Amino acid sequence: MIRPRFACLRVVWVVSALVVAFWLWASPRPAFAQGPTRTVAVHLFEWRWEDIALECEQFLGPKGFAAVQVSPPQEHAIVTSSDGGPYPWWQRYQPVSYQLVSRSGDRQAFIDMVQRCHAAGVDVYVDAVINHMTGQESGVGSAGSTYTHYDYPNYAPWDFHYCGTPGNEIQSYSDRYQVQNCELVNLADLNTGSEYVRNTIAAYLNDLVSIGVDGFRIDAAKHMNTNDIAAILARVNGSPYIYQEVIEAAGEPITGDEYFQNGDVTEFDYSTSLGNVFLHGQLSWLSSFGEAWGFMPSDKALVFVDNHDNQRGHGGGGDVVTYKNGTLYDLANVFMLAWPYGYPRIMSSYEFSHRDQGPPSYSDGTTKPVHNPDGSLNCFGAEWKCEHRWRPIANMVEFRNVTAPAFYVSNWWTDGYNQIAFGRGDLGFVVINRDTSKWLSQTLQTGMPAGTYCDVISGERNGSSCTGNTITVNADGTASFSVPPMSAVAIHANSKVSNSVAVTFDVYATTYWGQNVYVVGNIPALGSWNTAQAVPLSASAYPRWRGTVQLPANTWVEYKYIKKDGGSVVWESGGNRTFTTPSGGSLTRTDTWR
Ligand code: ARE
Ligand code: CA
Repeated sequence: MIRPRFACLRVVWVVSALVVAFWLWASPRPAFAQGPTRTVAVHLFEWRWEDIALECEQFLGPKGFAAVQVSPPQEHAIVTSSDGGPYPWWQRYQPVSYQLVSRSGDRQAFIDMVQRCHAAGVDVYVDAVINHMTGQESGVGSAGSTYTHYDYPNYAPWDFHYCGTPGNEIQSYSDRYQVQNCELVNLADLNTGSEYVRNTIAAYLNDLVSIGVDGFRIDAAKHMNTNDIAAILARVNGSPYIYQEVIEAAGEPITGDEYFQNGDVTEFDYSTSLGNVFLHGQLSWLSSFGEAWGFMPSDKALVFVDNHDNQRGHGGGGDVVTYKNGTLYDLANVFMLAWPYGYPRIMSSYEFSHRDQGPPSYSDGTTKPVHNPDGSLNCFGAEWKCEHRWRPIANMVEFRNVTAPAFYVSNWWTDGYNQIAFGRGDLGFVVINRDTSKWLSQTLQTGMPAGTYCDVISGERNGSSCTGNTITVNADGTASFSVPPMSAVAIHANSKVSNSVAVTFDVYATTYWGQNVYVVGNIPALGSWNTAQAVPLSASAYPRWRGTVQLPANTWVEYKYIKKDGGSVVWESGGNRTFTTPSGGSLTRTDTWR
């Protein structure tokens, strides 16, 4: 099976074939371009080509995204009215010809986008609408071609299926013949069994491959016989990554596994099951999420929290989490990106109130930019939502890339309800608190090497500093977490801010019965001068009091000893004691109470 970004390997194929074979076996879908492993795709739904090119350069490339799925690029019907207003988003799922002139831009803009995304290390996947042409009876397409239902620049009436049901419409999804030979919502159904149709579709895909397109989402794959798709793909040059839209449903005869011969398949049960757990269930149920839930094999599954159909109630829509759920959407995506199953695709949407409503547009119907001319972003507000830029979602892309070699769950923990935590070997650890009122305060085994890590949910690592919270992993791999309701914490091998140093505080101090000695200092590990958070020392070698604490490396430390007897606090005299931690290893401070 071809993997995402596999194409980039061709240059190094001979020398690294064995290494690659091992990696493909060990960890589904890492990519092996030069540079970091890339394992996550994003669907920039309805974005203009120019905006996608900019996004590849400014965000997707630097953030380690593997690929972008773009909206159908071919000439499409123009629908001037729908229940959601003029120019509904779905007009692009009604091809008129295979000229690359669409609402997102023309051929030149498309080519420019592919080249600029490649230069940024990002692959481009095209949503290939090849089962059908328009449902509209007649009109002029986005490139100016006139058409009528069953008569298009590339096709004549004899190139279509007429299945014989009323209106040639699919009447029953439990009838395999109808699903593949009748019309899906009146869309003129191509006779994909014919040589001419196969060659014409293959020519379209080959045009895209020649431009550099790296993969195809096969739209409405369930509505084509798997062997028809195979016959078309056999005519396609190169080895594009293939994933097929097959919505498996109870009582339907056509199943996803029929399509594995051609490539991967969308796993819709993943989306609806995850939605059900996050909306109505308990995260503790997720410990075996994957094949054990009846999903297809991980290395065949393209997965998502929501897609462009089910987020708005089209195409098997229902109980899914979307941007409209706010923070819950962050948490569901954090889970998807941390959990070792399938090839994840992040959804990036625009605000809508009606399911048919098209993208943010000017009154003449042209699509508004995401990247404003002044360089600012039209994101997060009432128009484009840009979920892939929401920090928890964006930063978990690197988490998935970094943890790809450990494609398994370790150190699973749950409170039994809505708090979970798990590791990915010694490469990453994530804690998710979906409880709406209860804090998660726990010391957990992370499996990570000792050190100070930046929590990539609350901030970014910048060299050896972190704009968010830091987590200290002790020498035994444990760390303590304090996670507010409806939030998460994630650390990984690349978010390490500094190594830690085991510092032993050893002080000579006499006390009376009931009085104990503590150390307190300027950094969080020493309580940040809060005497209630001071570190207790042991009296087992009285009158010497001792304790060992993990402190960040190369750090300026100020501290003092205090005595507490339950009520009062006695500070030692004099100024603060000071030292700088070394770059690693351990250190003992031998002191005498003043
Ligand atoms: C629009 C209008 C129709 C009109 C038609 C033709 O809504 O009323 O008759 O145009 O003029 C999208 C939209 C459709 C839209 C279509 C064409 O969702 O509303 O029709 O574009 O403009 C089934 C298919 C699955 C398909 C979903 C939507 O199996 O392949 O329906 N998904 C893909 C895309 C869609 C796209 C198309 C296919 C067509 O992702 O965005 O449609 O290119 C059960 C079954 C599923 C079935 C589902 C819904 O769950 O198991 O197989 O999905 O019901 O019927
Ligand atoms: Ca068909």
